[in-house]
Amino acid sequence: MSVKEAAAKIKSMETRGALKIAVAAAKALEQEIMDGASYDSLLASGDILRDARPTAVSLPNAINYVLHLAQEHEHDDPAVARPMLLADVSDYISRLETSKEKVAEIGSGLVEDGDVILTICNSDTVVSVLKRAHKQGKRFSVYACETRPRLQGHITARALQAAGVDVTLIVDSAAYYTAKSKGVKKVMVGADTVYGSGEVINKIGTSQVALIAKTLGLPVLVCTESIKLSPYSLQGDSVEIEERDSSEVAELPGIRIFNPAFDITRAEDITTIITEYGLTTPAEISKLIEEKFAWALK
Ligand code: RUB
Repeated sequence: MSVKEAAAKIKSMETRGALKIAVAAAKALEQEIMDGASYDSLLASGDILRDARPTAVSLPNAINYVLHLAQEHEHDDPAVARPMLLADVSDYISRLETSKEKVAEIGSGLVEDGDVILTICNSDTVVSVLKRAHKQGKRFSVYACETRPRLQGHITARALQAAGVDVTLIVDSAAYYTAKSKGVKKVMVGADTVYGSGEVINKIGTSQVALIAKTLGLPVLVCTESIKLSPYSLQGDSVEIEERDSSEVAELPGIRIFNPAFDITRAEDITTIITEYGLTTPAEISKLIEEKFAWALK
């Protein structure tokens, strides 16, 4: 797929979810390299892809890593350098794709028989964790917040139902009542960006669900591949919280509508962060970022 097509699909949310947009961007750049693009034109393509959506750091992380690989070969003979670069990029894309399965393997270990799990939005990573736990024979049920205004909770509910997981859809405002009355035992959410401070940016409403969990003394587990960790946050940078069109919420002429697509969950409201490297905590996450993103922090 071309860079312009990939960027358009990310912008329109046909391609969505923090891991999928990262993989789509890396694949679009891989295609450009195959087509013989110069380093300068790869930089321009990186800008187009980076601008497609602002909040998930997985997108700039993937783009910047491919550009970092390309820069290493910038002055080499293309006939020799291009196959080497393509091999590195393809290896990187496979690692991105397999990181989800590793999180699923590790995360499924935290799902117990009898669990009642609350989730929000549609995180492929969370769905993979739950599907893996179900395959292991664990008996648990899931409540999925519908996730206004785009209703990504429907995607989660359908995916879990298709996999045979016991799932119930609820409206977002039923989260506290459901957690209390249905005996929710843990909250499991995905991530778009994880800061070195341990704060987690995910779909709007995640921070409310985490506050509910805190009030009820429930653990909040964040399932995230390391591509969603922000090295730039260690340098003081923050991501922009995407604000989407008011028409997603309602068509009410003359009424002002605020439609933020993501929010920031406080580090103190998160119990565990599950990555492909294992279990960690908000307090420890900056160490993992420093270790895995040395190339970006130079
Ligand atoms: C998606 C969202 C997901 C994360 C993680 O928001 O907030 O929880 O991106 O997803 P949107 P995944 O629908 O606006 O893209 O685990 O699939 O990477």
